[in-house]
Amino acid sequence: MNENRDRLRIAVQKSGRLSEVSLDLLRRAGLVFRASRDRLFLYGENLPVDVLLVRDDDIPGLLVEGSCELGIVGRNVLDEQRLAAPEQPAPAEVRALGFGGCRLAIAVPDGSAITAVSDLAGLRIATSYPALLADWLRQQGITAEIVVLNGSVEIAPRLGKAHAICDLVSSGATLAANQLHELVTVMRSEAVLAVSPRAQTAATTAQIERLRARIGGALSGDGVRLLMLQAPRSALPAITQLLPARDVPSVLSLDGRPEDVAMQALCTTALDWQHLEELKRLGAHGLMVLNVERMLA
Ligand code: PRT
Ligand code: ZN
Repeated sequence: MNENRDRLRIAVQKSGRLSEVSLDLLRRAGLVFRASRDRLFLYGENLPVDVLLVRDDDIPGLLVEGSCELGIVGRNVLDEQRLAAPEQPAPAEVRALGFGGCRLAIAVPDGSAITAVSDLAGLRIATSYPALLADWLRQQGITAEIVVLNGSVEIAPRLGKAHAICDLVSSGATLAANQLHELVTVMRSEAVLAVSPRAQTAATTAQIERLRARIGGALSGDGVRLLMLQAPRSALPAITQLLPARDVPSVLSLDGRPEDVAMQALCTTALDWQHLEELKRLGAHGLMVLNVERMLA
């Protein structure tokens, strides 16, 4: 960590697709923040962790220079900057965060004669991700011209600037609206937690590890439900078989009711009404499904 600082800094997108979800994740990891007057900082009130709110494109640079120890950023942005400056020490991806999912894809105009990857040879491809595209083209053994555009990449073919584009796609609606369709996926991306190559002191490493574990705990609760029920002891084998359980269920005795048990099970797949009705048919009662907010293994 920066020698003049004993607080960890985490860079998060200020306003954009990843902003709210990133802050929400940090809150679920237990951080309580107070906004600074200029709205560039969020001061951590209960832990020595502050949030720096910036443009997503600035996050890899802040990590490289060590102004921030951690960042939440799209893998597409992180990898683009790593490939664009191979001589610099690069931030490392600590873990994927399960939101901001998209793919970097090459798309061509509907009705285009380009139907295979090899057809791209010698053509012009417009993109905001020149380093990722160049790396992919090199791996494919294709030589093409890369036209760098910083926005509205999808209109480049209509303007005659390029034969194809290489851009982020999530639903595909933007491509369809511009009479384009996907030819091939160049990379899959999502928001990731990234760490500065300069964050190396023992104290920093320990703080980062603590935050990483907390974020992991908040994420591992996603989609996990706790099923609670009571049932005759004799019905347990049938009930257990029916459960989409993640671990072995806990079975508890009930005071004064030796024939019955209470059961708790963590389930990762959806527990719909049909599941509950089937469990009831097997003798279960008092069924309850609860959201799991966080878990620590
Ligand atoms: O202002 P700042 O520089 O911080 O934000 P930004 O405008 O550069 O980024 P922003 O907020 O648009 O995206 C932040 C990150 O979200 C990206 O770096 C990706 O990691 C991730 N992400 C996920 C996406 C998309 N999905 C996405 N669909 N980023 C952009 N798009 C765009 C895409 O470029 C295209 O224009 O959405 C359009 C396509 O969407 P569909 O749904 O029509 O296919
Ligand atoms: Zn950006």
